Amino acid sequence: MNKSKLNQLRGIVVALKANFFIVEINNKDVNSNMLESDLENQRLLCTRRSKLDYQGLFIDVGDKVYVESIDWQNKRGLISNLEPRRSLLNRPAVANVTLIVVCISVAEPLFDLEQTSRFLITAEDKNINIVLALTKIDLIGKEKLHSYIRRLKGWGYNPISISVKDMEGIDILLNRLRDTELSVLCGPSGVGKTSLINNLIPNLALPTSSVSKKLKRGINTTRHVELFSVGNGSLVADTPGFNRPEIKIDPLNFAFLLPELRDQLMKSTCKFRNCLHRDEPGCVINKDFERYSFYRENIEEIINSRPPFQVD
Ligand SMILES: Nc1nc2c(ncn2[C@@H]2O[C@H](COP(=O)(O)OP(=O)(O)OP(=O)(O)O)[C@@H](O)[C@H]2O)c(=O)[nH]1
Ligand SMILES: [Mg+2]
Ligand SMILES: [Zn+2]
Repeated sequence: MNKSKLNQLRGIVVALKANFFIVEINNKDVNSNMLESDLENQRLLCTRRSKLDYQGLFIDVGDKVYVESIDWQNKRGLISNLEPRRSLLNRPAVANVTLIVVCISVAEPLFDLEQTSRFLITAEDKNINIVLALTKIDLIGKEKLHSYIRRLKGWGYNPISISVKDMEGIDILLNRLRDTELSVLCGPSGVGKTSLINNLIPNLALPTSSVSKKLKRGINTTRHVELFSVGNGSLVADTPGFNRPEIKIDPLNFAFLLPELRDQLMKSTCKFRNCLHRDEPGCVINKDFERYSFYRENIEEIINSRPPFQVD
């Protein structure tokens, strides 16, 4: 290894702040002769080498980077390079995610089939493991909760039921997060993503706010993506909530992003390879399932927004 490589440490971008990158340096990469006090906070405020600009490489939260010219006293550094990404979510923008936790509240804001499905479809499209977290379960009775769980099982998901208020389901989620290198919590504003992270990490007190009484939804409290350590070397991203993820998908792929439809397609084949499971001749799909009308409306919308698409 040459000298310049030796002076580089590896880390991960945990937040973007104006024109700076906050980078957490890998524990095992920190030089053994460093002072104990330096090890306490390995988060550095970094800029990046201008050569990276010329290469057109943009850097996002979750990117694994090399840092040099480290000034431990002032906690500053310079990003000299980045490792190739394994994945990239666009919204929220996070690189190298290995688990997407879709957070949906059963109340305040109210559960909504279209919105929940849009979050799930965006996640399915990335081919990354998904956990569905049903939050604020203290706000509804057991019977209503079971009816939500039954519905979601029908969609092909086995949700984790969570209440920060009653401390339910927290350990199950925490174990899953600790088994994962980089998880991201995403979902509508006000479902309790930040409250959950505050609860998982002792001494963390990120700002949260009540759901608007008038609009009955969150007020976009979290404004930036940030990664936090949940132990075992695992990181979790808190992200800003948003209400309606866009579905930008190849029409032929869409059916494969709904597990209950995907399962049918694994077992049987329609007459035409480009069947969109509407009223095409020889379509073998049983359309008697809860989200069929969601599928139907959205597939029509996708086709209409892409005029050159040929059905036959
Ligand atoms: N009853 C109840 N309220 C909760 C629970 N979790 C969070 N809340 C409340 O829900 C509100 C919104 O919580 P946040 O954590 O700010 O929600 P968020 O998903 O981070 O919202 P954004 O940052 O806007 O995306 C706060 O008033 C929380 O106290 C829960 O388990 N039960
Ligand atoms: Mg938040
Ligand atoms: Zn079909």
